[in-house]
Amino acid sequence: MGDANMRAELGSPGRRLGTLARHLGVDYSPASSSLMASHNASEIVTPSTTAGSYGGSVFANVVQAPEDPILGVTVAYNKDPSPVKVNLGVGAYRTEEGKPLVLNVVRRAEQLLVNDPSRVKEYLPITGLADFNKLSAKLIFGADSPAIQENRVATVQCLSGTGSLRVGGEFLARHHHEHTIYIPQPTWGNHPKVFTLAGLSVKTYRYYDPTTRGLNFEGLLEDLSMAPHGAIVLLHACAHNPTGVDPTLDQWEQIRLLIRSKGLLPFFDSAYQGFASGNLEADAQSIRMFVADGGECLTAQSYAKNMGLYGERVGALSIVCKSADVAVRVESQLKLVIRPMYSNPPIHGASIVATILKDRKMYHEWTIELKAMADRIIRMRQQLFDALRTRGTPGDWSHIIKQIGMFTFTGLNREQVTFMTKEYHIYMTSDGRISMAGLSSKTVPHLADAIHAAVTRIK
Ligand code: KET
Repeated sequence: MGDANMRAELGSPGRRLGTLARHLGVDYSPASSSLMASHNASEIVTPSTTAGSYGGSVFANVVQAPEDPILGVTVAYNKDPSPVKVNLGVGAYRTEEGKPLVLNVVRRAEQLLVNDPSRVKEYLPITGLADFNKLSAKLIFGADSPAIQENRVATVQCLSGTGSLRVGGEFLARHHHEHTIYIPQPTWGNHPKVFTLAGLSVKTYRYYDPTTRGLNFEGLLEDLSMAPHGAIVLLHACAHNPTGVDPTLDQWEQIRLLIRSKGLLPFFDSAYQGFASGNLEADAQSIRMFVADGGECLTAQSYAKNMGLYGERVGALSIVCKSADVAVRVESQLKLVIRPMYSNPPIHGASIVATILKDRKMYHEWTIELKAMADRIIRMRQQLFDALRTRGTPGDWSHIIKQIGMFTFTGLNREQVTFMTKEYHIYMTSDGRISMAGLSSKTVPHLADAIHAAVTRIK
C-alpha cells in the first residue's frame, strides 16, 4: 500500500485532532501553532511550538497537562497526609478494612500457573489467548448463544475495557460507513476521548434526568430516533457509570426495537458484569436481548472489576456478525488494527481468567466471591442512606439505595465536593459521583457528616 493510501485509510493525525478539538469545543487549527483550549480539552490535544534553539529543550514549550478527572483524584488523595482521608474517586473495590482485594480464586489460579513448568513467555497471537477469547464470549453472550454456535462472533483479547473500546472504535472508523457514535449524557469521562481519537465523531443522547434522578427515557428515544441510519450507539450493559441508573428490561426492549428499526449499530461497554446484581447472567441480559434477534453488535468486556484484575489489563472485544465468513474477515481486520498499536496483548492476566472460567469449581468459587463484593456495595448503600436519615440531612436520598453498581451519583455540586475534600478529606470526582466500593462501615459516618455539612452550608 502506498503512503498516500495508508494515510487515507488511517485518517491523518491532524484530522483526528481537529475532530477531537471540535468535539471538546476548542479552537484548533493545525496551521497555527497553538491551541486555544477551553476547559480541559488541552490535556489531550495541545500541540505546542518547540524551542528549537541551541541549549534550550525542544520541549520547553510543552504545557503542563491537567490530571485526569478520575485517576487524578487518586493522585490528589495520595498527596494528602490526613489520617482520616477516604478515596471514593476511582471505581476500585476495597474491603471493609479499606484495602484492595485480590480474590482467593485469582490467587489460586496464579499458583497453578506459576507451578506449571510447561508455561512459557512466548508472544501470544495478535488476537490474544484463544481459550480466553472463547470463554469470554461465552461469559457475556451465554453458553448456549446461537451466535457462538454459528461461529458468527469475532473475539480478540484487548487491554482491559478501555483497550477493547479503542480497538472497536478504530475498527469502526475504518470499516463502518457511518462514523458518528452516540454516547449517553453523562457517561464515563474517557468515552468521548477514546472514540474521538479512534477517528469517530462523537455526539450525545439524553440519558439522565437530574430532576427525577432517573432515566430520561423519552429523551433517549427521541435522540436515538433522530440519529442517522447506521450511527453507532454506545450503551452501558449494566451499572451505568456515573449515574447508577439502568433501563428496565421493558425499556431495553423498546431501545432494541428502535435501534434495529433505525439500522443503528449497538456498541456495549460491559465493565461491570456481575457487579450490578451480583449475578453474571442477569447483568448480561441487555446484551443477550440484542444478540438473540440475530442482528449485529459490538461488546467491550473488562475483567478489571469483576475479577479484580485492574492492573493486569484484561479485556475482550467481541463483534457479533451476521455470518461466519464475515466474522473471519472482521477478525482479520482487527489484527491490522492491533498489530501496529501494541502488537499483541499480555499473557498473564488472560491466563488467570481462562484458568478460572474453564474450571467448573473455580468458576463457582469466583461467582461466590463476586456476589460477596456486590453485596457489600449494596450494604454500603443502605448504611449511607440510614446515616443521612439519622442526621436529618435535608433532601431525598433514596437514590442512594435505588442506584445500581459501583457508584452513587449523589447530586452534590462541584462546590460541595470541593468543600468535602477540603474540610473532610473525602476524595471524589467533581460531578458528585462516589465509589460505594471504596466505602466501609467505618468510613460511612465520616462521609455522612461531610455530606450533611456540605448540603446544609453550601447551596
Ligand atoms: N467502561 C466504563 C463504563 C468504566 O467505568 C471503566 C472504568 C472502563 C470502561 C475501563 O476500565 P478498564 O480498567 O480499562 O477495564 N472506570 C473506572 C476507572 C477508570 O476511570 O479508569 C472509573 O470510572 O472509576
